[in-house]
Amino acid sequence: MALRWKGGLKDRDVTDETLWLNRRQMLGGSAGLALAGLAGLAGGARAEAALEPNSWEEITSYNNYYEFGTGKDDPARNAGGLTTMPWSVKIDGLVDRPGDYAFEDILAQMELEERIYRFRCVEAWSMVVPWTGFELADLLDLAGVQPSAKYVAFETVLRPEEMPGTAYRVLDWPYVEGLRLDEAVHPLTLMATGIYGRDLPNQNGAPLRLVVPWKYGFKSIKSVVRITLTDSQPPTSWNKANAREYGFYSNVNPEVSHPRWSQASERRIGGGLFAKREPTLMFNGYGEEVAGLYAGMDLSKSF
Ligand SMILES: Nc1nc2c(c(=O)[nH]1)N[C@H]1C(S)=C(S)[C@@H](COP(=O)(O)O)O[C@H]1N2
Ligand SMILES: [Mo]
Repeated sequence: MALRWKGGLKDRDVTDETLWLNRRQMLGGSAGLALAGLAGLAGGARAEAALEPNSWEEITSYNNYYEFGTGKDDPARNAGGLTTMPWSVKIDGLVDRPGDYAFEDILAQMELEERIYRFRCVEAWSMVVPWTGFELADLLDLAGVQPSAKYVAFETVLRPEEMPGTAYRVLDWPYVEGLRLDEAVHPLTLMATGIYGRDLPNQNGAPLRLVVPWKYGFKSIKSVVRITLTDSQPPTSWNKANAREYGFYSNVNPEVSHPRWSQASERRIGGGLFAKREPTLMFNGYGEEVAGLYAGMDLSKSF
């Protein structure tokens, strides 16, 4: 897969984590500045410089993907049987060009880039992930969003024969999520197809999953097969399961506790047993970019 860097840097076939990290080390000086420029959108150049990505091993062995079981190591163990080729995404609802979009046709029209994002689960653990992907806004442009659309609904594939966890009604399958349209087309909102320049492993949501870095991880729905533009707020899986604990917005907010635990701090995966918890940042550190989306909203109520 050809990996195109924004900011004039081109690189291809980065196939392994060490290579990837070495190359980044080599990119000191002016190239580093160009990278920081690319990262300008991805959380601010200064924050970007400080972000040390988690390892491939950490990112791909500690997962939440309940369709494959509720244990953190269940997805890595059980997701191997998910068929991700061929794959298509149905885009429908309030769009000019509804239809089934083949994954490879989508890829051919998207510009892949790399974004290093903080990732914060509502369970108060976090990682830093070097995603490969494209902006959701660009995908929505393919379908042509109509002026009456206000929300975007997402759906994960449901194949009970390949997804052993769906035998248990932990959630109402298929997994569904949603965003307000302005959140969906925000330049930080990504459709990820890879990690460390390699294709997404199944346990991370192959072949393509949403990444919304300023929201709790459950908003970042995996293995997307349907995207529907609507004029009303779509139902979301965790909100349906427990509306008191999980809201539609679910923006990372250290000041609003989950009813059963504080959200003020987080455990960084890979930090070791005795690592100090890190303070959780408002909007997961992306406030400068996204706070304006919520101007005038009471964030303690509209959680
Ligand atoms: N379809 C689906 N998407 C999902 C989930 C899930 O169980 N099913 N879990 C969510 C949660 S709670 C988190 S924290 C992230 C985890 O992503 P990761 O395993 O790539 O870190 O995926 C989210 N997307
Ligand atoms: Mo999560």
